[in-house]
Order: sequence, then structure tokens, then C-alpha cells
Amino acid sequence: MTLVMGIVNVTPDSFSDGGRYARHDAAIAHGRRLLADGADLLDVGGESTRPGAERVAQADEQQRVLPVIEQLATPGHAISVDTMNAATAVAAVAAGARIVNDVSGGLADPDMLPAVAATDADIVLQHWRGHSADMYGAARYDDLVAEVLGEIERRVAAARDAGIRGERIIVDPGFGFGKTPEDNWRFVRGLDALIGAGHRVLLGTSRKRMLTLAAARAGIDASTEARLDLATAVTSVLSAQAGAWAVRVHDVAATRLALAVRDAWEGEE
Ligand code: PMM
Repeated sequence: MTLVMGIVNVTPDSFSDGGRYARHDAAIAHGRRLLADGADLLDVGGESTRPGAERVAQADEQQRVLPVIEQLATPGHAISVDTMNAATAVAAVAAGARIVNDVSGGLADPDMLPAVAATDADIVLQHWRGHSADMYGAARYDDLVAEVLGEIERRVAAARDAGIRGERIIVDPGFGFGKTPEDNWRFVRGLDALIGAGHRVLLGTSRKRMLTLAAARAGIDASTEARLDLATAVTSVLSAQAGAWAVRVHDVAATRLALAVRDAWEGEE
């Protein structure tokens, strides 16, 4: 059964409002809505990783995410913290997070892997080739599938060397990270090998430009949020078919519905 991870972004650009507390309240309310929609996990992040995004100071990042994690961390679902900073990861685990989602796979902060090893949290190691500002400069591959798989394998080895047991490790190919929309579709050919390698696999396609590209190839404009969420529901089903452990999505209700229909089709009750 593929799990659904709902996205809770606590960034100024995701909530246009007057102040910090209003922002926290909006993020907490949003997280609760996603849980009501059927999210199994919530991913709370305070730093945008969109192409060209600026880095956020650690103190600001923690001020954004910690109060939200404290409020949302209740029994029945796990919270992950989307951060590349070891100090934020440790503070988030103390606030109740069970998973550290590091889009850099431990590369951005040399303290990350040993810091997570010292907690009992799980870790998402995502494929990454540098910060957002230079995301596409690093997107050059001779053999994309083999290189991405090899680079993920090296991050897994580094995490194990730091003392993180294999059962605590989740891997993610990082759609859109150091990969053009075309590259993302190329990597889909490597999913079987990634999932077959044995670690839990998280996939994040929600509202990404690879979906707009797929639509454009068929002469369809999918630039509205509603259309992107519909396309994401489709990739959620395909991710479940491929054997993904979880999908990371903005519109939890649409993905839940799509997965329910898929399960009925498969005869899974
Ligand atoms: N994508 C984004 C942010 N964090 N984390 C993981 N593990 N996988 C992803 O694909 C991923 C991520 C960027 O998407 P957003 O800005 O829409 O949240």
C-alpha cells in the first residue's frame, strides 16, 4: 500500500499574509486539512528548493518549521522535516518529527548524516547535484539512469558508514533536482532498478514541470493548479503500480481518490 505524504510549506511565498503567527496558523490548518484528506505523512519545510530559490538562514528556517511540527506531531501519522541543515533536523526530531527529508542526500551539510544517526529518525536520501541557484548547470549526464542510480547508492553507503541502518533509509530520485523535465521522464526508465534495490522509495512529481511537458507533448495546456493536480493523481497511481513506498503531493484528496480507484481496479480492498 503506497503511503501519501502531504506537503506543508512554511515559506513566505507559499502564504501571503501579515506575520509569523498567521503564517504558522495557516500552515498548521493546512496540515490538519491534509490529514483530514487522508495523508499518512506530512512533510514540513521552511526553505523553498525551487530552481533559483535563495538559501534561508538556519534560525529563520527553524522559526518557521518547529512550531508547526510541534502542533502537527500527534499519534497516527508521521511528520517529516524537509531540510538540508543538520541543526534543523535535530531540532525538528526533538519537536516530534520522525523522518528527516534531506533533498541533498546529506551532501549540503557534512554534519547531517552523523546527526541523524544519533537520533532514531528515518532519513530520505534524495538525488541532488547542487543548490537551486545552479540546479540546471549540474544537469549533464552521459548515462542518466546509471549515474543517478550510482549516485544514490553512494549516498546510501555514506549514510550506512555514518551509522544509519538500512531499514531507516528511504531513497528518492529527486525529480526536478539537477534534472530537466526531459531528464525526469528519462529517469522513469530507472525506477524498477531503484525500487528493486530494496530501500523504500519516495517519489515527488507533484505540480512539477515534467507534467506540463508531458501535457505539452500532446498539445495540452496543463499550467493551472487544477490540471497539475489531476496529472499528479495519475503519476501517484503509476508510482503505486511501480511499487513506490510513498508519494509526496500537494493535493492529498486527489491522490487518495486516484489510489482508491487503482486499488479497486487491482482488487485490493
Ligand atoms: N521536491 C520538492 C521539495 N522537497 N523532497 C523529496 N524527498 N522529494 C521531492 O521530489 C521534493 C522534496 C520541491 O517541490 P515543492 O517546492 O513543490 O515542495
